[in-house]
Amino acid sequence: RPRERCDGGATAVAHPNIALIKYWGKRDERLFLPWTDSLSMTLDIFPTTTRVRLDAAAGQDTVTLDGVPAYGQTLRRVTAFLGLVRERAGLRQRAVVQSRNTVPTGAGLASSAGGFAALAVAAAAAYGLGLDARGLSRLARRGSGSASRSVFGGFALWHAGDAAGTDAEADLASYAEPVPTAGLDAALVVAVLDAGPKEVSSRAAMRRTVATSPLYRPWARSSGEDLAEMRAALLRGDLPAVGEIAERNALGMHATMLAARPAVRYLSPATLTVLDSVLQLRREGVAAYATMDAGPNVKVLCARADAQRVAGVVRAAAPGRAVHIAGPGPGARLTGG
Ligand code: 2P0
Repeated sequence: RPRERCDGGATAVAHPNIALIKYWGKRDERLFLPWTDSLSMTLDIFPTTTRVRLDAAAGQDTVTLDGVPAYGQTLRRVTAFLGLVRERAGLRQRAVVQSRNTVPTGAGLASSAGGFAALAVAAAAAYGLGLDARGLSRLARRGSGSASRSVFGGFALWHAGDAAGTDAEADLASYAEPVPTAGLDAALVVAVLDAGPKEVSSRAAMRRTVATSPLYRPWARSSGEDLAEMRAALLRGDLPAVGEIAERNALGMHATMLAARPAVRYLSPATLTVLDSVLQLRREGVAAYATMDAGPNVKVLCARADAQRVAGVVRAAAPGRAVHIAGPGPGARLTGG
């Protein structure tokens, strides 16, 4: 691969992903190594577009999100990530980063997944890292764990990597890759119940869960079994099985948080109302299954042919809230200079 730097800068687009088998808990916070494998669907809505340009004259990185200068924690995370890219490239130039995000940030709608996937692809090109897709996935992981999966379109599996190996071995072994599916015509109905930022970041919440929840280890064990069953269900194109496994895996993850000390509770009354509507859909014979992340929002997995009906029922259960229909989307890609 050419290691040319894109002197004029590089622009990349990436989409968020929603995990059907969740990532919850790191065994190494510096390297972003998870305790468990996870599996997701990349969406075709809420793209993030990020441009990275090197600025030889600048003394520090500048980052703007939707035209507003980033500061505090967000700026530190992006700057730390760029530092990693510079270290690998053997370059010192600072960068100008401009990002446009169409998903509410920090509300459990996976904004960091699309965000860091786009940043990884753009920064790797701008600094001339010459990475393949697996290398980009490993790099994106260092910005946000779930971003490793958004490098790929469709369904992607993020390998935890061997916990017994050295740091360097584990770092090499922890990447996402596409997983095969057979004729699965899936949609995700996304109910945005609360678009505001969450009170506890997912990073802090997973740290607390791993450290204090007596349910964490049992969930991590059962999640491995869920993953094996999920892969088989995807290969069969068995949507009801995929949905059932995803729903129980997500509820189990939330159970680990509820049992943490003190408890982390992302689910709200509005969440439970939507969950009831999903149960009602199933009673009516519609294959619809819910999953929730680090926030109250509900994503309902269903067949594409049922998506409008499911969205209608979810809208009725969540009046006044935005409800989107997503399909499987593309992986992160360069779109220009
Ligand atoms: C996931 N979540 O698998 C899980 C399920 C939320 C619930 O990945 O600390 O933003 O940056 O690695 O990836 C959200 O956590 O956390 C997440 P960091 P991230 O999608």
